Amino acid sequence: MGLWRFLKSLILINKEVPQSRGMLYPRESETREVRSLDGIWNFVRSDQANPTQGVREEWYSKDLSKSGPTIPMPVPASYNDITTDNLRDHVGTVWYDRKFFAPRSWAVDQRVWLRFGSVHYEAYVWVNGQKVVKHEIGHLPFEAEVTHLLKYGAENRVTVMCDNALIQTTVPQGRITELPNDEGMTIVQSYTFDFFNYAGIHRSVHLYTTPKTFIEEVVVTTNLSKDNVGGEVLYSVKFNGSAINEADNALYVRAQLYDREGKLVANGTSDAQLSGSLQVDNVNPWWPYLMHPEPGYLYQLEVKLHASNDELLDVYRLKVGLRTLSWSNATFQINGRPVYFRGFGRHEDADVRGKGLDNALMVRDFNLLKWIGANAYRTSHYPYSEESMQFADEHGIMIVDECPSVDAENYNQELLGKHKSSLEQLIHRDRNHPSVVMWSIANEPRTREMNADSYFQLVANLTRSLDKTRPITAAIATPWTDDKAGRFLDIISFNRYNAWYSNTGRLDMVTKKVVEEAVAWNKKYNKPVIMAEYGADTLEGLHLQPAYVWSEEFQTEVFARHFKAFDILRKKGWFIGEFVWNFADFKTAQSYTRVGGNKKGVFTRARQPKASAHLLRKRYFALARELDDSSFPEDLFTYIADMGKTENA
Ligand code: BDP
Repeated sequence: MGLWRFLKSLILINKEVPQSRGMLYPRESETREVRSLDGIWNFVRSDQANPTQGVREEWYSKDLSKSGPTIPMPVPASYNDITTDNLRDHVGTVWYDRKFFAPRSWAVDQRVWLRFGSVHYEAYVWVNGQKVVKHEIGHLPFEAEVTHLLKYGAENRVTVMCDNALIQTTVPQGRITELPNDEGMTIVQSYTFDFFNYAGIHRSVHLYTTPKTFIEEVVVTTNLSKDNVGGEVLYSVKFNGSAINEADNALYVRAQLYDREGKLVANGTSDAQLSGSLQVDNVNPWWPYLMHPEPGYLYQLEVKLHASNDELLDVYRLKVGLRTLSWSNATFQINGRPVYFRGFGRHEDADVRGKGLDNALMVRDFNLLKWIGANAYRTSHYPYSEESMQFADEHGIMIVDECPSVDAENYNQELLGKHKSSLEQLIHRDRNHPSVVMWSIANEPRTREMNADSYFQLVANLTRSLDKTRPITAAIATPWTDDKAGRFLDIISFNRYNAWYSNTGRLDMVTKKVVEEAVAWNKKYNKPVIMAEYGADTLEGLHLQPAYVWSEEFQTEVFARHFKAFDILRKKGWFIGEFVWNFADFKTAQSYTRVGGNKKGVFTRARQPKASAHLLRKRYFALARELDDSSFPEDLFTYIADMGKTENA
């Protein structure tokens, strides 16, 4: 490398990122129709050695089955674990297509949009052979207008090419190498992150209609009075389309707010910029689970876009939770009350469907979260489904919302652009969720590396410029002595595996180390601290007494030693949360340290409790009682003996 190129590689420049538009979650209303394209699609895997063949041969111009044999593939689902052959480890492009009808009624006075909840990693979409959209970065929605490409009252075809290859400039990063095998040479994908690189059409595909002039975006923020009795909903709407009566600014919005019972509690008309505020008396604030008898209280905001002649153009409804967040160098507060986070790092992961959206699994997981008394989780290590974000709103589960950057290293300009874009897209998608209380801008970035400081300064600045109402964190594993990113965060999260990756098996080397490290982070940055990951791999059913690594006894003991540290730390005032790694066992790349995947789950991959779950449940409910005066579930303690508590009759 020449000197100039070397010097240039040291400097990261702050460039604008593309701005997301639209992408409201598809909802029916009197002005909108929604159709699901989920189901069984046709699927072809490309020849790994010839990944661009399909594009060169224009497979999208006709049915995929005309270009070669197809297999059935469920949508939404990861494709990896569906077949019995080596599709699991395929690297590069795969193709999907399906047919659908566009009703004749859609031809008149409507616009039609095609929306993908998430395709991992890169997606190219064609409708009836015409390219409509390309999107890079998994776990985030994208959409395109297809009004002029559809045949109405007739059959249409949608084709998707999906590429799972991860390289040094993708988010997350990976490496592709060519290695000799028994047949000659083969392409191998590797990555440092610890979850399987599932790929495919992971979330629902929708067609939806809007009027010609429609509500494109709604942004909501809320305020509460000091005593939490008065509330305010500030809204701002963007429309798309030509205003009916010449002057664009003649449009206006009528906003109505309904409570849980459907009673109208506030209404108003916007200003010319389509913004306004609604005042709510005797408000029911949005509270986290176990912090209030009625957690997750949501109002419904009805947004009606009108032309200046009062003609109703479009209606969109969304749920709104009224709450405030505030933070300092020692606390994090919701509605003026300090919060102590107790929860998990998680994964979207399940047998067979991989990272595909699965409502049964989602509802089961929320039942388990509530059973165990958790009040929060981090969407490690990428944005989770929009459906799960709505569920978290409803159930009062607080979300630390993480972008897809994991194990970032070799900081470069292109990576920075995509990392920032992933946060822009995430905030655009999730900004209205009351459950989202913090943005996590990375997991375990290599923050001692050259350029880590300027890189994370730029990432944090962008995040703050997009949302000032929530604090920023990142889960850091670099030793505090070497870290260069923490000063750009509001809250320090650290991941550490005492008695597992360090001092394996030494239960006597946990408590003090956790306390010392948390204190050191706090001293260095003078900010609140969360332990965002700790845990131990545990094979369900393996029992060894005294505790020995991989056994259920060991996981339970590791937790207990951490609890002791957390209780010492809580007294210091700035320690604000504990997250176990992980909620459930999950699949990883093959490795001799992983038995069928990562087994640090408190629940198995089939979502059944390990012994540690019962211990954790007692801790989480004990914390809820101590901090928020909530009561114990009746079955929390198993009856053992009288213990002298009952009065003699
Ligand atoms: C942490 C990572 C997490 C891993 C975990 C582990 O943040 O993704 O799964 O270690 O090794 O470093 O279990």
